[in-house]
Amino acid sequence: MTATTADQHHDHHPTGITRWLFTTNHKDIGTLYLWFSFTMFIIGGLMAMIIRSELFEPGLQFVDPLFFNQMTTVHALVMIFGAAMPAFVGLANWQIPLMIGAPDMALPRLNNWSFWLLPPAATLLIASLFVPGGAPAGGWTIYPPLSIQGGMGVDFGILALHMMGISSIMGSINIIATIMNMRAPGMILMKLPMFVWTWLITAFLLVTCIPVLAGAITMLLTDRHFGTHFFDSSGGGDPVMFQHIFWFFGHPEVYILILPAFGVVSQIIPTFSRKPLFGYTSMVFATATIAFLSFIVWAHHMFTVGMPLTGELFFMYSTMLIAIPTSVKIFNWVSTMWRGSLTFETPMLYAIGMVFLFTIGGFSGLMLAIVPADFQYHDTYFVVAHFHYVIFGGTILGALGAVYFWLPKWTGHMYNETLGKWHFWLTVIGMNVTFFPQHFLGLAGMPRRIPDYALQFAEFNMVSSLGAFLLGLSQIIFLINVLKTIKGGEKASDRVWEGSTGLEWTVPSPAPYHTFATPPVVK
Ligand code: CU1
Repeated sequence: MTATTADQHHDHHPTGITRWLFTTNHKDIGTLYLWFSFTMFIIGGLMAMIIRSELFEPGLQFVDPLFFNQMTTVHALVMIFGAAMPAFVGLANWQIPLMIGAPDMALPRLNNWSFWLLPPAATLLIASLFVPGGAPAGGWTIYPPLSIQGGMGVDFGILALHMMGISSIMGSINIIATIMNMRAPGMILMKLPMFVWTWLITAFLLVTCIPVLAGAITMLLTDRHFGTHFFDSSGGGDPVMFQHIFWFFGHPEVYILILPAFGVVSQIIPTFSRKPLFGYTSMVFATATIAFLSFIVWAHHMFTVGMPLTGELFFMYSTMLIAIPTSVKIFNWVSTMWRGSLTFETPMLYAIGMVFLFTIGGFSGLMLAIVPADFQYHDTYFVVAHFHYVIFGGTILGALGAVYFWLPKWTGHMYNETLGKWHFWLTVIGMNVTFFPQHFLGLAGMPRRIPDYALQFAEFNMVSSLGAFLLGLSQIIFLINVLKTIKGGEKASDRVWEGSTGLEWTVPSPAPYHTFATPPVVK
Protein backbone atom coordinates (compact mmCIF):
# COMPACT_ATOMS: atom_id res chain seq x y z
CA MET A 1 0.00 0.00 0.00
CA THR A 2 1.31 3.41 -0.85
CA ALA A 3 0.90 6.04 1.78
CA THR A 4 0.69 9.68 0.87
CA THR A 5 2.26 12.35 3.02
CA ALA A 6 -1.20 13.30 4.15
CA ASP A 7 -1.87 9.73 5.32
CA GLN A 8 1.31 9.67 7.31
CA HIS A 9 0.51 12.90 9.06
CA HIS A 10 -3.13 12.33 9.84
CA ASP A 11 -4.05 9.64 12.31
CA HIS A 12 -7.40 7.97 12.34
CA HIS A 13 -9.62 9.82 14.72
CA PRO A 14 -11.64 7.42 16.83
CA THR A 15 -14.47 9.07 18.70
CA GLY A 16 -16.11 8.53 22.07
CA ILE A 17 -14.41 6.44 24.72
CA THR A 18 -11.92 4.81 22.29
CA ARG A 19 -10.51 8.23 21.44
CA TRP A 20 -9.44 8.59 25.07
CA LEU A 21 -8.46 4.97 25.68
CA PHE A 22 -6.20 4.66 22.65
CA THR A 23 -5.00 8.22 22.28
CA THR A 24 -1.33 8.92 21.61
CA ASN A 25 -1.92 12.64 21.16
CA HIS A 26 -0.06 14.76 23.70
CA LYS A 27 -2.94 17.21 24.02
CA ASP A 28 -5.53 14.50 24.64
CA ILE A 29 -3.22 12.84 27.16
CA GLY A 30 -2.57 16.20 28.80
CA THR A 31 -6.33 16.71 29.10
CA LEU A 32 -6.76 13.22 30.60
CA TYR A 33 -4.06 13.93 33.18
CA LEU A 34 -5.60 17.26 34.12
CA TRP A 35 -9.12 15.87 34.58
CA PHE A 36 -7.75 12.90 36.51
CA SER A 37 -5.83 15.31 38.70
CA PHE A 38 -8.90 17.45 39.32
CA THR A 39 -10.96 14.37 40.23
CA MET A 40 -8.30 13.31 42.74
CA PHE A 41 -8.16 16.89 44.05
CA ILE A 42 -11.91 16.68 44.76
CA ILE A 43 -11.69 13.19 46.34
CA GLY A 44 -8.66 14.14 48.46
CA GLY A 45 -10.42 17.41 49.26
CA LEU A 46 -13.55 15.63 50.47
CA MET A 47 -11.35 13.59 52.81
CA ALA A 48 -9.87 16.87 54.07
CA MET A 49 -13.43 18.11 54.69
CA ILE A 50 -14.14 15.01 56.79
CA ILE A 51 -10.86 15.55 58.69
CA ARG A 52 -11.71 19.18 59.39
CA SER A 53 -15.30 18.27 60.38
CA GLU A 54 -13.97 15.78 62.89
CA LEU A 55 -11.52 18.38 64.24
CA PHE A 56 -14.10 21.21 64.27
CA GLU A 57 -14.50 20.65 67.99
CA PRO A 58 -12.85 18.42 70.61
CA GLY A 59 -14.23 14.92 71.12
CA LEU A 60 -15.02 12.14 68.66
CA GLN A 61 -17.81 13.11 66.28
CA PHE A 62 -18.00 11.39 62.91
CA VAL A 63 -15.34 8.74 62.31
CA ASP A 64 -13.57 6.27 64.54
CA PRO A 65 -9.90 7.00 65.36
CA LEU A 66 -8.40 4.20 63.25
CA PHE A 67 -10.42 5.19 60.19
CA PHE A 68 -9.47 8.83 60.81
CA ASN A 69 -5.77 7.98 60.59
CA GLN A 70 -6.26 5.72 57.57
CA MET A 71 -8.18 8.44 55.76
CA THR A 72 -5.55 11.05 56.65
CA THR A 73 -2.95 8.73 55.11
CA VAL A 74 -4.99 8.22 51.94
CA HIS A 75 -5.74 11.97 51.76
CA ALA A 76 -2.00 12.62 51.57
CA LEU A 77 -1.24 9.90 49.03
CA VAL A 78 -4.21 10.91 46.83
CA MET A 79 -3.17 14.57 46.91
CA ILE A 80 0.53 13.94 46.23
CA PHE A 81 0.42 11.09 43.72
CA GLY A 82 -3.10 11.60 42.36
CA ALA A 83 -3.63 15.38 42.28
CA ALA A 84 -0.33 17.29 42.41
CA MET A 85 2.03 15.17 40.30
CA PRO A 86 -0.47 14.31 37.51
CA ALA A 87 -1.49 17.99 37.28
CA PHE A 88 2.05 18.90 36.26
CA VAL A 89 2.50 15.87 33.99
CA GLY A 90 -0.70 17.04 32.28
CA LEU A 91 0.70 20.55 31.89
CA ALA A 92 3.97 19.04 30.61
CA ASN A 93 2.10 17.01 27.98
CA TRP A 94 0.17 20.01 26.76
CA GLN A 95 2.97 22.54 26.81
CA ILE A 96 6.39 20.96 26.32
CA PRO A 97 5.88 19.91 22.68
CA LEU A 98 4.35 23.34 21.91
CA MET A 99 7.13 25.17 23.73
CA ILE A 100 10.02 23.40 22.02
CA GLY A 101 8.41 23.10 18.59
CA ALA A 102 7.92 19.32 18.58
CA PRO A 103 4.94 17.61 16.87
CA ASP A 104 4.22 15.40 19.90
CA MET A 105 6.00 13.68 22.79
CA ALA A 106 8.91 11.45 21.77
CA LEU A 107 7.21 8.22 22.88
CA PRO A 108 3.45 8.65 22.30
CA ARG A 109 2.40 5.05 23.07
CA LEU A 110 4.39 5.00 26.28
CA ASN A 111 2.62 8.25 27.05
CA ASN A 112 -0.77 6.54 26.76
CA TRP A 113 0.37 3.76 29.08
CA SER A 114 1.80 6.23 31.60
CA PHE A 115 -1.60 7.82 31.96
CA TRP A 116 -3.76 4.69 31.94
CA LEU A 117 -1.83 3.14 34.82
CA LEU A 118 -3.14 5.91 37.04
CA PRO A 119 -6.90 5.23 37.25
CA PRO A 120 -6.46 1.61 38.40
CA ALA A 121 -3.75 2.71 40.85
CA ALA A 122 -6.02 5.38 42.30
CA THR A 123 -8.87 2.87 42.54
CA LEU A 124 -6.65 0.50 44.52
CA LEU A 125 -5.50 3.30 46.79
CA ILE A 126 -9.01 4.50 47.60
CA ALA A 127 -10.33 0.93 47.86
CA SER A 128 -7.68 0.24 50.52
CA LEU A 129 -9.86 2.20 52.95
CA PHE A 130 -12.69 -0.29 52.64
CA VAL A 131 -10.99 -3.71 52.69
CA PRO A 132 -10.74 -5.72 55.94
CA GLY A 133 -8.17 -4.08 58.22
CA GLY A 134 -8.28 -0.88 56.21
CA ALA A 135 -5.63 1.34 54.68
CA PRO A 136 -2.18 2.16 56.08
CA ALA A 137 -2.76 4.21 59.21
CA GLY A 138 0.61 5.76 59.95
CA GLY A 139 0.60 8.59 57.45
CA TRP A 140 1.86 8.77 53.87
CA THR A 141 5.38 7.88 55.07
CA ILE A 142 4.17 4.33 55.87
CA TYR A 143 6.80 3.81 58.58
CA PRO A 144 7.28 0.35 60.05
CA PRO A 145 6.40 -1.18 62.45
CA LEU A 146 2.83 0.12 61.86
CA SER A 147 3.01 -0.61 58.13
CA ILE A 148 4.28 -4.15 58.78
CA GLN A 149 1.39 -4.86 61.11
CA GLY A 150 -1.43 -3.36 59.00
CA GLY A 151 -3.95 -5.42 57.02
CA MET A 152 -4.30 -6.08 53.30
CA GLY A 153 -5.09 -2.42 52.68
CA VAL A 154 -1.36 -1.78 53.16
CA ASP A 155 -0.66 -4.17 50.28
CA PHE A 156 -3.22 -2.29 48.17
CA GLY A 157 -1.33 0.89 49.01
CA ILE A 158 2.05 -0.64 48.13
CA LEU A 159 0.78 -1.90 44.77
CA ALA A 160 -0.85 1.46 44.05
CA LEU A 161 2.43 3.26 44.84
CA HIS A 162 4.33 0.88 42.56
CA MET A 163 1.92 1.57 39.69
CA MET A 164 1.98 5.32 40.17
CA GLY A 165 5.77 5.16 40.41
CA ILE A 166 6.05 3.24 37.14
CA SER A 167 3.75 5.81 35.55
CA SER A 168 5.98 8.65 36.81
CA ILE A 169 9.19 6.99 35.61
CA MET A 170 7.74 6.35 32.14
CA GLY A 171 6.41 9.89 31.99
CA SER A 172 9.84 11.24 32.96
CA ILE A 173 11.66 9.14 30.36
CA ASN A 174 9.26 10.55 27.79
CA ILE A 175 9.81 14.13 28.92
CA ILE A 176 13.61 13.75 28.92
CA ALA A 177 13.59 12.07 25.49
CA THR A 178 11.32 14.77 24.08
CA ILE A 179 13.35 17.70 25.39
CA MET A 180 16.73 16.21 24.49
CA ASN A 181 15.80 15.05 20.98
CA MET A 182 12.90 17.01 19.58
CA ARG A 183 13.71 20.69 19.99
CA ALA A 184 13.21 22.97 17.00
CA PRO A 185 16.42 23.87 15.15
CA GLY A 186 18.29 26.60 16.99
CA MET A 187 16.67 25.97 20.34
CA ILE A 188 19.75 25.32 22.43
CA LEU A 189 19.23 24.23 26.03
CA MET A 190 19.91 27.73 27.33
CA LYS A 191 16.98 29.00 25.26
CA LEU A 192 14.49 26.54 26.73
CA PRO A 193 11.46 28.20 28.34
CA MET A 194 11.75 27.96 32.13
CA PHE A 195 8.75 25.64 32.39
CA VAL A 196 10.58 23.19 30.13
CA TRP A 197 13.82 23.57 32.13
CA THR A 198 12.12 22.93 35.44
CA TRP A 199 10.42 19.84 34.02
CA LEU A 200 13.69 18.50 32.56
CA ILE A 201 15.28 18.76 36.00
CA THR A 202 12.18 17.36 37.71
CA ALA A 203 12.16 14.39 35.34
CA PHE A 204 15.74 13.58 36.36
CA LEU A 205 14.72 13.81 40.02
CA LEU A 206 11.87 11.37 39.33
CA VAL A 207 13.92 8.73 37.55
CA THR A 208 16.49 8.95 40.33
CA CYS A 209 14.29 8.81 43.40
CA ILE A 210 11.16 6.82 42.47
CA PRO A 211 13.17 3.56 42.22
CA VAL A 212 14.37 4.19 45.78
CA LEU A 213 10.74 4.38 46.94
CA ALA A 214 10.04 1.23 44.94
CA GLY A 215 12.91 -0.48 46.78
CA ALA A 216 11.66 0.60 50.18
CA ILE A 217 8.08 -0.56 49.62
CA THR A 218 9.23 -3.83 48.07
CA MET A 219 11.34 -4.54 51.17
CA LEU A 220 8.28 -3.65 53.23
CA LEU A 221 6.22 -6.11 51.19
CA THR A 222 8.73 -8.93 51.70
CA ASP A 223 8.86 -8.12 55.42
CA ARG A 224 5.08 -8.42 55.49
CA HIS A 225 4.70 -11.66 53.53
CA PHE A 226 7.95 -13.46 52.78
CA GLY A 227 9.73 -13.67 56.11
CA THR A 228 12.42 -11.04 55.62
CA HIS A 229 13.24 -8.69 58.48
CA PHE A 230 14.71 -5.63 56.79
CA PHE A 231 12.78 -3.26 59.03
CA ASP A 232 11.62 -5.62 61.77
CA SER A 233 13.74 -5.27 64.91
CA SER A 234 12.43 -8.58 66.32
CA GLY A 235 14.28 -10.29 63.47
CA GLY A 236 17.43 -8.14 63.62
CA GLY A 237 16.14 -5.49 61.19
CA ASP A 238 16.09 -1.74 61.64
CA PRO A 239 12.92 0.37 61.35
CA VAL A 240 15.05 3.53 61.20
CA MET A 241 16.65 2.22 57.99
CA PHE A 242 13.21 2.46 56.38
CA GLN A 243 13.06 6.13 57.33
CA HIS A 244 16.44 6.78 55.70
CA ILE A 245 15.46 5.00 52.49
CA PHE A 246 12.00 6.54 52.43
CA TRP A 247 13.25 10.11 52.88
CA PHE A 248 16.01 9.67 50.33
CA PHE A 249 13.01 9.45 48.02
CA GLY A 250 10.71 11.67 50.05
CA HIS A 251 12.71 14.87 50.15
CA PRO A 252 13.42 15.05 46.40
CA GLU A 253 9.71 14.26 46.00
CA VAL A 254 8.97 17.62 47.63
CA TYR A 255 10.99 19.31 44.87
CA ILE A 256 9.29 17.19 42.24
CA LEU A 257 6.08 18.79 43.46
CA ILE A 258 7.39 22.36 43.53
CA LEU A 259 9.92 22.79 40.68
CA PRO A 260 7.39 22.64 37.79
CA ALA A 261 5.28 25.18 39.71
CA PHE A 262 8.37 27.40 39.83
CA GLY A 263 8.53 26.93 36.06
CA VAL A 264 4.92 28.03 35.62
CA VAL A 265 5.49 31.15 37.71
CA SER A 266 8.59 31.94 35.62
CA GLN A 267 6.35 31.95 32.51
CA ILE A 268 3.45 33.93 33.99
CA ILE A 269 5.29 36.75 35.77
CA PRO A 270 7.24 37.99 32.69
CA THR A 271 4.07 37.89 30.58
CA PHE A 272 2.08 40.10 32.97
CA SER A 273 5.09 42.33 33.67
CA ARG A 274 5.72 42.88 29.93
CA LYS A 275 9.41 42.28 30.60
CA PRO A 276 11.78 39.39 29.94
CA LEU A 277 12.43 37.11 32.88
CA PHE A 278 15.13 38.62 35.08
CA GLY A 279 18.17 36.39 35.58
CA TYR A 280 17.29 33.51 33.23
CA THR A 281 20.70 31.83 33.55
CA SER A 282 20.72 32.10 37.34
CA MET A 283 17.17 30.70 37.33
CA VAL A 284 18.37 27.58 35.48
CA PHE A 285 21.34 27.07 37.77
CA ALA A 286 19.32 27.77 40.91
CA THR A 287 16.83 25.08 39.84
CA ALA A 288 19.62 22.58 39.20
CA THR A 289 21.27 23.46 42.52
CA ILE A 290 18.01 22.94 44.43
CA ALA A 291 17.63 19.56 42.71
CA PHE A 292 21.16 18.49 43.64
CA LEU A 293 20.84 19.64 47.26
CA SER A 294 17.50 17.83 47.58
CA PHE A 295 19.43 14.54 47.62
CA ILE A 296 21.66 15.38 50.60
CA VAL A 297 19.17 16.70 53.14
CA TRP A 298 16.85 13.74 53.72
CA ALA A 299 17.48 13.11 57.41
CA HIS A 300 16.06 16.52 58.43
CA HIS A 301 12.77 14.60 58.60
CA MET A 302 14.10 12.33 61.33
CA PHE A 303 16.18 14.49 63.68
CA THR A 304 14.46 12.85 66.67
CA VAL A 305 15.47 9.24 65.89
CA GLY A 306 18.73 9.67 67.80
CA MET A 307 21.40 10.17 65.18
CA PRO A 308 24.96 11.34 65.90
CA LEU A 309 25.43 15.07 66.47
CA THR A 310 27.64 15.33 63.37
CA GLY A 311 24.78 13.87 61.32
CA GLU A 312 22.30 16.33 62.76
CA LEU A 313 24.66 19.24 62.05
CA PHE A 314 25.29 18.08 58.47
CA PHE A 315 21.59 17.74 57.69
CA MET A 316 20.79 21.04 59.41
CA TYR A 317 23.35 23.03 57.42
CA SER A 318 22.75 21.29 54.09
CA THR A 319 19.02 21.97 54.47
CA MET A 320 19.61 25.64 55.22
CA LEU A 321 21.80 25.85 52.12
CA ILE A 322 18.70 25.29 49.96
CA ALA A 323 17.44 28.70 51.03
CA ILE A 324 20.16 30.30 48.87
CA PRO A 325 19.15 29.08 45.37
CA THR A 326 15.50 29.41 46.40
CA SER A 327 16.08 33.04 47.34
CA VAL A 328 17.77 33.61 43.99
CA LYS A 329 14.55 32.51 42.29
CA ILE A 330 12.34 34.68 44.47
CA PHE A 331 14.67 37.65 43.90
CA ASN A 332 14.46 37.08 40.14
CA TRP A 333 10.65 36.96 40.14
CA VAL A 334 10.40 40.15 42.13
CA SER A 335 13.02 41.80 39.91
CA THR A 336 11.05 40.76 36.83
CA MET A 337 8.03 42.64 38.19
CA TRP A 338 10.15 45.65 39.17
CA ARG A 339 9.16 48.62 36.95
CA GLY A 340 7.18 46.34 34.65
CA SER A 341 3.85 47.27 33.03
CA LEU A 342 1.99 45.09 35.50
CA THR A 343 -1.58 43.89 35.10
CA PHE A 344 -3.29 41.53 37.50
CA GLU A 345 -5.42 39.07 35.60
CA THR A 346 -6.15 35.75 37.33
CA PRO A 347 -2.97 33.89 36.24
CA MET A 348 -0.79 36.75 37.56
CA LEU A 349 -2.72 36.81 40.84
CA TYR A 350 -2.04 33.10 41.22
CA ALA A 351 1.65 33.54 40.39
CA ILE A 352 2.13 36.34 42.92
CA GLY A 353 0.07 34.47 45.51
CA MET A 354 2.20 31.40 44.89
CA VAL A 355 5.48 33.30 45.40
CA PHE A 356 4.19 34.91 48.60
CA LEU A 357 2.62 31.81 50.18
CA PHE A 358 5.37 29.43 49.10
CA THR A 359 7.86 31.77 50.76
CA ILE A 360 5.94 31.47 54.06
CA GLY A 361 6.27 27.69 53.73
CA GLY A 362 9.95 28.11 52.91
CA PHE A 363 10.58 30.11 56.05
CA SER A 364 8.74 27.65 58.30
CA GLY A 365 10.85 24.96 56.60
CA LEU A 366 13.95 26.85 57.63
CA MET A 367 12.60 26.90 61.20
CA LEU A 368 12.06 23.14 61.07
CA ALA A 369 15.63 22.66 59.85
CA ILE A 370 17.02 23.99 63.15
CA VAL A 371 17.81 20.81 65.05
CA PRO A 372 17.07 21.88 68.64
CA ALA A 373 13.90 23.67 67.52
CA ASP A 374 12.76 20.66 65.51
CA PHE A 375 12.72 18.59 68.68
CA GLN A 376 9.84 20.85 69.73
CA TYR A 377 8.02 21.01 66.39
CA HIS A 378 8.45 17.38 65.34
CA ASP A 379 5.15 15.61 64.60
CA THR A 380 3.10 18.68 65.55
CA TYR A 381 0.61 20.73 63.54
CA PHE A 382 3.46 23.16 62.82
CA VAL A 383 4.72 20.61 60.30
CA VAL A 384 1.22 20.25 58.84
CA ALA A 385 0.98 24.05 58.44
CA HIS A 386 4.47 24.18 56.90
CA PHE A 387 3.96 21.63 54.15
CA HIS A 388 0.48 22.84 53.27
CA TYR A 389 1.94 26.30 52.61
CA VAL A 390 4.47 24.61 50.35
CA ILE A 391 2.15 22.16 48.59
CA PHE A 392 -1.10 24.12 48.53
CA GLY A 393 0.39 27.62 48.52
CA GLY A 394 3.14 26.61 46.09
CA THR A 395 2.21 23.58 44.00
CA ILE A 396 -1.58 23.86 43.81
CA LEU A 397 -1.67 27.64 43.31
CA GLY A 398 0.97 27.19 40.60
CA ALA A 399 -1.15 24.54 38.86
CA LEU A 400 -4.33 26.65 39.08
CA GLY A 401 -2.46 29.68 37.74
CA ALA A 402 -1.15 27.55 34.86
CA VAL A 403 -4.67 26.41 33.94
CA TYR A 404 -5.97 30.00 33.79
CA PHE A 405 -2.85 31.06 31.87
CA TRP A 406 -3.04 28.40 29.20
CA LEU A 407 -6.80 27.66 29.08
CA PRO A 408 -7.40 30.27 26.30
CA LYS A 409 -4.62 28.60 24.31
CA TRP A 410 -6.08 25.12 24.85
CA THR A 411 -9.76 25.91 24.25
CA GLY A 412 -9.67 29.00 22.02
CA HIS A 413 -11.98 30.73 24.51
CA MET A 414 -11.47 33.20 27.34
CA TYR A 415 -12.43 32.12 30.82
CA ASN A 416 -14.58 34.46 32.90
CA GLU A 417 -12.20 36.92 34.59
CA THR A 418 -14.65 37.88 37.34
CA LEU A 419 -15.17 34.24 38.34
CA GLY A 420 -11.40 33.71 38.13
CA LYS A 421 -10.74 36.56 40.55
CA TRP A 422 -13.44 35.33 42.96
CA HIS A 423 -11.89 31.88 42.82
CA PHE A 424 -8.43 33.28 43.52
CA TRP A 425 -9.38 35.47 46.48
CA LEU A 426 -11.65 32.90 48.14
CA THR A 427 -8.99 30.21 47.66
CA VAL A 428 -6.23 32.37 49.12
CA ILE A 429 -8.34 33.60 52.05
CA GLY A 430 -9.64 30.05 52.70
CA MET A 431 -6.15 28.63 52.54
CA ASN A 432 -4.70 31.12 55.01
CA VAL A 433 -7.59 30.83 57.44
CA THR A 434 -7.19 27.03 57.28
CA PHE A 435 -3.46 26.69 57.62
CA PHE A 436 -2.12 29.78 59.39
CA PRO A 437 -3.70 28.93 62.78
CA GLN A 438 -2.16 25.45 62.50
CA HIS A 439 1.26 27.08 63.09
CA PHE A 440 0.00 28.27 66.49
CA LEU A 441 -1.55 24.87 67.28
CA GLY A 442 1.74 23.16 66.52
CA LEU A 443 3.82 25.60 68.55
CA ALA A 444 1.39 25.06 71.43
CA GLY A 445 2.00 21.33 71.19
CA MET A 446 -0.93 19.83 69.28
CA PRO A 447 0.26 16.59 67.66
CA ARG A 448 -0.56 15.81 64.03
CA ARG A 449 -2.63 12.76 62.93
CA ILE A 450 -5.06 12.68 65.86
CA PRO A 451 -8.89 12.75 65.70
CA ASP A 452 -9.31 14.40 69.12
CA TYR A 453 -7.41 17.01 71.10
CA ALA A 454 -7.18 18.83 74.42
CA LEU A 455 -9.55 21.73 75.11
CA GLN A 456 -6.96 24.50 74.79
CA PHE A 457 -6.71 23.79 71.06
CA ALA A 458 -10.45 24.24 70.40
CA GLU A 459 -10.59 27.84 69.07
CA PHE A 460 -7.83 27.62 66.49
CA ASN A 461 -9.15 24.27 65.27
CA MET A 462 -12.61 25.76 64.76
CA VAL A 463 -11.13 28.67 62.77
CA SER A 464 -9.05 26.22 60.73
CA SER A 465 -12.11 24.09 59.92
CA LEU A 466 -14.18 27.12 58.84
CA GLY A 467 -11.33 28.14 56.52
CA ALA A 468 -11.20 24.62 55.10
CA PHE A 469 -14.92 24.60 54.30
CA LEU A 470 -14.54 27.96 52.49
CA LEU A 471 -11.49 26.62 50.64
CA GLY A 472 -13.34 23.46 49.60
CA LEU A 473 -16.51 25.24 48.45
CA SER A 474 -14.65 27.86 46.42
CA GLN A 475 -13.21 25.18 44.13
CA ILE A 476 -16.72 24.81 42.65
CA ILE A 477 -16.20 28.24 41.07
CA PHE A 478 -13.11 26.90 39.33
CA LEU A 479 -14.97 23.89 37.95
CA ILE A 480 -17.83 26.07 36.64
CA ASN A 481 -15.40 28.53 35.04
CA VAL A 482 -13.39 25.81 33.29
CA LEU A 483 -16.50 24.01 32.01
CA LYS A 484 -17.95 27.29 30.69
CA THR A 485 -14.67 28.06 28.91
CA ILE A 486 -14.52 24.64 27.28
CA LYS A 487 -18.13 24.97 26.09
CA GLY A 488 -17.64 28.41 24.56
CA GLY A 489 -17.56 32.03 25.49
CA GLU A 490 -15.57 34.96 24.22
CA LYS A 491 -13.04 33.97 21.56
CA ALA A 492 -9.45 34.20 22.67
CA SER A 493 -7.25 36.39 20.48
CA ASP A 494 -3.80 35.17 19.50
CA ARG A 495 -2.40 37.77 21.87
CA VAL A 496 -4.60 37.02 24.83
CA TRP A 497 -2.51 38.73 27.45
CA GLU A 498 -1.37 41.63 25.28
CA GLY A 499 2.00 40.73 26.63
CA SER A 500 3.98 40.10 23.49
CA THR A 501 3.65 38.22 20.24
CA GLY A 502 1.43 35.25 19.55
CA LEU A 503 4.25 33.19 20.96
CA GLU A 504 3.69 34.55 24.45
CA TRP A 505 2.80 31.15 25.83
CA THR A 506 5.81 29.48 24.41
CA VAL A 507 8.87 31.73 24.32
CA PRO A 508 11.21 31.82 27.36
CA SER A 509 9.87 35.26 28.17
CA PRO A 510 8.20 38.05 26.23
CA ALA A 511 10.61 39.81 23.93
CA PRO A 512 11.57 43.39 24.80
CA TYR A 513 9.30 46.08 23.36
CA HIS A 514 11.62 47.24 20.60
CA THR A 515 11.50 43.84 18.92
CA PHE A 516 7.74 43.95 18.33
CA ALA A 517 6.52 44.46 14.81
CA THR A 518 3.36 45.92 16.35
CA PRO A 519 3.82 47.37 19.85
CA PRO A 520 1.59 45.71 22.43
CA VAL A 521 -1.36 47.60 23.82
CA VAL A 522 -0.89 48.04 27.54
CA LYS A 523 -4.05 48.78 29.51
CU1 CU1 B 1 12.72 17.32 53.34
